[in-house]
Amino acid sequence: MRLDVVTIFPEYLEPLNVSLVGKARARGQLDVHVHDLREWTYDRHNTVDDTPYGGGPGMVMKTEPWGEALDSALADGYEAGARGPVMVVPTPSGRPFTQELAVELSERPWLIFTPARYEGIDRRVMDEYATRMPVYEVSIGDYVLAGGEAAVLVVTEAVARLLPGVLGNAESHRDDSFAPGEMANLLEGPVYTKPPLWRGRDIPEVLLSGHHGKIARWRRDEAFRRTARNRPDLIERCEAAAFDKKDREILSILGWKPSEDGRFWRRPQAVEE
Ligand code: 6GU
Repeated sequence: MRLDVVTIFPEYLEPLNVSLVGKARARGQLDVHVHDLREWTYDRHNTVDDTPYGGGPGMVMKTEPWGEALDSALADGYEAGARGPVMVVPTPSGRPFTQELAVELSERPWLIFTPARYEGIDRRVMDEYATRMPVYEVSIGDYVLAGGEAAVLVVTEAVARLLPGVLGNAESHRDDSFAPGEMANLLEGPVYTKPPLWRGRDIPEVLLSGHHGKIARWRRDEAFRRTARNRPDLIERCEAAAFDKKDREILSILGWKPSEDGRFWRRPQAVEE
């Protein structure tokens, strides 16, 4: 997969040299190109922003540097044999970045990221490139960052670990919290390793039992507990058909009831402890 990032802070992308993404680059599984947007400015101050038409606070990133930088990155990529680009525009007004979108992006051969500072990029830039390639405007959550660079790191890490051969074992993705699929989407429960006793704290006995059926059931129960506490919306979203008899038992213990529409619900004020 080829990645291009156009930014006014190339050094912000240094973490792409580290850890899983860094190793994927070293192995040739990821071909990363970071470009400095200011190389595509021609005035003394390397201006990339200007005041918004219509007034209002803040500054808007100008069309011309983005147009030239993106044309150049695209030309470089095509020349190097890359095909099928998609543009990924990090913005708090984008669609939510989910595991499903990470899977979708991991299936594309070429991602071009355009992290912005200030109040965002002149709309005409996205409209222009949308005539040539799919453009995904994505938000990584309901909070506002000072710029899109941190979001590029987030999206890149989520996508890179899905690429064939980047994680040791292809099975590793199947149990990811939020993995798309038929299964109820539960958060993963707690995990433990040696030593068996630490500061007076031991390991749940079932995990030492060697009884795989009981261990799987315990893990699923713990996943329900954690999901009910931290993300009740994930349980509300599930078709009741996703739950087996034991699931229904644990849900009932946690205060959930089946309703007409085939989903489960819980009195909003019920807090499990
Ligand atoms: Cl992608 N960018 C910025 N600036 N803020 C965000 C975001 C992105 N996602 C959530 N907040």
